[in-house]
Amino acid sequence: MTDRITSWHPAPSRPRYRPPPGAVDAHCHVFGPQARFPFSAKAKYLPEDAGPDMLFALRDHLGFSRNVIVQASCHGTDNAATLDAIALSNGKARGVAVVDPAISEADLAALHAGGIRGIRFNFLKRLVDDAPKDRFLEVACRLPEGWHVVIYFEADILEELRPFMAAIPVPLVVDHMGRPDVTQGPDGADMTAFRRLLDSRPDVWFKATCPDRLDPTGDPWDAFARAVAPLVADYPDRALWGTDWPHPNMQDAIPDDGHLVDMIPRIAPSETLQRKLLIDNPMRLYWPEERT
Ligand code: 0GY
Repeated sequence: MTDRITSWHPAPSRPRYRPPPGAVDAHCHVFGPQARFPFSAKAKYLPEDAGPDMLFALRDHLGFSRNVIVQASCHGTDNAATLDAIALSNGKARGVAVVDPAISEADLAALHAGGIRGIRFNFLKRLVDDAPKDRFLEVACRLPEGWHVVIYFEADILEELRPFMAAIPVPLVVDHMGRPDVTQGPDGADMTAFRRLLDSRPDVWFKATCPDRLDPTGDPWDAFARAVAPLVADYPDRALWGTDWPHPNMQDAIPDDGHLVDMIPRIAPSETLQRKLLIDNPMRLYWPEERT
């Protein structure tokens, strides 16, 4: 784990689909710059710098207005790079932190002041050394007002995590729909299990993200479109969308971000759905005070 990896497209195309003004990219990350924000000693991958300037240039290129920056595992529980990017965004970014569950109330309040509105629990063994459910629950019970939990897991542990998720006392946002096998189709076992989770409580949300990670058929990711469009149609008020830029670990199948944006009208065909996915829903979670 010594080579620095680049996982983002050097020149993403301009999408044919133009997002509505005010659209939010609700899942992206920053890496470094490492000279100021070194990576964690426990990082499972070491990326090249992909800082706020690059993120905001991509935002403008793709036609988005805002970003939700999710703390990436390579930065561990030091949220300084994420907070720096939020601070440089002129109010156009907010974030999701990864914290030591023993974090103090004062440090949680400082994260809130810095634009953080949730914490992320990552259960991917290839990304983190441990995921202590009891300690996660303890901190989930003392989050600042209005925060939520973002959870990242793969479909094979969904059932095992159900009691844990049921105990979380704040809204729950599932990264990449819990990584279903989209080639099973919209009624396959993974999507059916995920729907059961959504049906178990009204405040479970999901990110309709990452065709590049989930669809082995490759760009234009037809299996993803087919499996995910019905989910967005059936749960339109709980869906979020994001690029996942700079696509941690995707160096073998780097997606063109313009093509990712062109997935939006395929999973949300009407203007009403697009407005929910890109504006109304993320604004409810991240900028509730600005909702019109
Ligand atoms: C993602 C997915 C991944 C990585 C991370 O924090 C991270 O390092 O989230 C992954 O490798 O699946 O959401 O970016």
